Order: sequence, then C-alpha cells, then structure tokens
Amino acid sequence: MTRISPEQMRSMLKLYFIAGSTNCFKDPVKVLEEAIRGGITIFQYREKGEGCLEKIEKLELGKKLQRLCQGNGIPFIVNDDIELALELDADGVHIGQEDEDTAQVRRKIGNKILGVSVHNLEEAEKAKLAGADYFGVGPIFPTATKKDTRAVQGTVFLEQLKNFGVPIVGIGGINADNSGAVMAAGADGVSVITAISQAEDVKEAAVRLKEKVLRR
Ligand code: FQP
Ligand code: MG
Repeated sequence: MTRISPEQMRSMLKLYFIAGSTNCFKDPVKVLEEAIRGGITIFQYREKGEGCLEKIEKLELGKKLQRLCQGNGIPFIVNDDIELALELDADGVHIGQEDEDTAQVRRKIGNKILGVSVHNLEEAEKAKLAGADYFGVGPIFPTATKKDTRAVQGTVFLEQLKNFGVPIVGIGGINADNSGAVMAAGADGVSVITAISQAEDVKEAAVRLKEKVLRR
C-alpha cells in the first residue's frame, strides 16, 4: 500500500463523521449505520471524554464500528490511540498538537492515513514535512463537545491554507446552515460530531450536510 494521494484524500474528506459512545444518544453502531446511509465519506472513532469506554470495551466497540465501515467502503480512522489503530489495522489515525509527535507517528503507521490538527502556518508547515495526509482545522465555530479547545478561528485560517497543497477538513460547531461558509473558505470537507450523532434523524442530518458540501 502506498501513501494516499491528495486527490483521493480530498474526495474522502467531504463529509467526515467523528463519534464515540459518549457522543451518541443511542447505540453508536446504529448511529454510524444511519450516518453511512446518509452519505458520510470517512469516519473517525473518537472514544474520549467523561464516561468513555476503556481497554477491552473500547477495543470491542472499535471492532464493531470498523466492521461496519469496511462493509460499506468507508475509511476508518482512530483518534489519538496509535496502538489501537495498529491493533485494529485501521485505515489511519488522527492526532493533535498535544498528542504523539507527527514524524514518530508516521514511522509507526507506515502508509496509513495520517491526519493532524493544525492552528497556524507554523504547525501546518511542520505537520506537512512530518508526513500529514490531511489537516483538521478548527474550531471554526464555537463548540460544546470538546472542553480543551483553542480559540474559535472562524474561516480566516482556512483561507490562508488554500494553496498549501495539503487536503483540509474544517471542524468545530459546523452544521448544515454554516457548512457552506467553510467550503467557500477553501476546505475540502466538513467534519462534525454533534450535528450528526445527536440529530433526531441521524440519516437525514447526514443527507442535508452532504447536499451542502457537494453544492460547492
Ligand atoms: N480535527 C479532526 C478531523 N479530528 C480531531 N479529532 C481533531 C481535529 C481534534 O487532538 P485534537 O484533535 O486537537 O483533540 P482530540 O484528540 O480531543 O479530538 F480533522 F479529523 F476532523
Ligand atoms: Mg488528539
């Protein structure tokens, strides 16, 4: 397997759904099932926060969600936990600035997909050199999901990254109403947790977001 191409990466990032057990009001497997039917293009398993699963339970839920992704041709990415990603043989990992060193993670995962959160051009340059396949940029808008976020960025940094050559997904407070602005600023896709995981109709929420990102 070779490194993913930027073109392939860009098409995968259109509608990036992230979730773990604590983000869902019902069985996360059901939620992911509906989200897939609604048209998500990539999934990140992020088992984090108060009351989250650990060890064997985290592994078992990961296996179930991965199987669902595999059955539907959806890339399965693991957040933070490189060891889990390797154990599951996931399609990739996502790390932030407070996680393991990017170059070190690249060595560990070989050619798997590597996503890195970046907040300024310096971090972006460093992550690019260390082998990032895509950037997560945010929080674009205010979000309640993550407590330890950086300051809200708006879409300005997305504009600055336009000609950087690395595929980009916006994250943080994105919903069907504001996703157009994120795409217009130069993102290749949008990433959401709550807008899909806690929607009354999960599939419908994904469909609406997908329509918006494809309109660009
Ligand atoms: N962007 C993305 C993605 N996924 C993420 N998990 C983050 C940003 C945030 O390490 P990080 O990454 O800053 O916080 P946490 O580990 O709590 O999620 F691009 F994939 F949308
Ligand atoms: Mg992280």
